[in-house]
Amino acid sequence: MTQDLFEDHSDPNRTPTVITPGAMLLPEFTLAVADQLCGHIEQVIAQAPLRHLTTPGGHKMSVAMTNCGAMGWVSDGYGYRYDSRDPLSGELWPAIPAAFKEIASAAAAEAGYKNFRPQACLINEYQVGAKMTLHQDKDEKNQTAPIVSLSFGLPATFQFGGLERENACQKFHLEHGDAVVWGGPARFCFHGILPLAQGEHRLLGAKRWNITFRQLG
Ligand code: MD3
Ligand code: FE
Repeated sequence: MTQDLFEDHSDPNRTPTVITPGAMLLPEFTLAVADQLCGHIEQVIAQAPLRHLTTPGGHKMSVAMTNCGAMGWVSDGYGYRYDSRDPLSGELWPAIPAAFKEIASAAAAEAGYKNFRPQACLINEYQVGAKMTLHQDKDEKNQTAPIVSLSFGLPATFQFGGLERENACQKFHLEHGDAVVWGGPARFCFHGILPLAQGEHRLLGAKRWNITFRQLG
């Protein structure tokens, strides 16, 4: 039996929702093209393979990552930064596919952010049990542009807190085809992903992909 039989698209709560001022959840925003977008992700991974990065603190991340775009996010013993080249190959990162730029700009516009020009696209792969602990995204110079996030494959529970790590978190469900846009006062809020629950997605199997678009300058 396939996972999509369990996706309840009739849930009345799965409508565009303001999570907090500046942040908008757009359920199913990419659903009509989600399978095609996954094909593009496969192509990027074929050129710049997924890898488990090490944090400056020496921990290996449970999420596997890669990038496309003029700049890619990397982490190692020296810290976090954006780099134009893949440290594994020394090559430039693959270009952001045109279909990615179009859908990311459309999602940003839907949430009220015009002229979004993504320069970096981070690709995260979650296998069952992989998680992303509560963190802020602070490595981008442009602090007015939003971040656009697209989810594919298995569903995940997303935690969203405040500007202090100690602030209470709200939980949201993200699934194949959902988009979230984070800008304005929400741009530096703490957020994370709970350990991925087991399951089988009809297209991606036992995994989840999340891609985030960032404008750096
Ligand atoms: C809220 N990724 O790559 S996307 C990340 O699902 C990251 O892989 C998660 O956090 C994932 O940095 C969550 C949702 C997200 C992305 C950026 C944000 C939420 C955000 C920036 C500010 C506030
Ligand atoms: Fe993040």
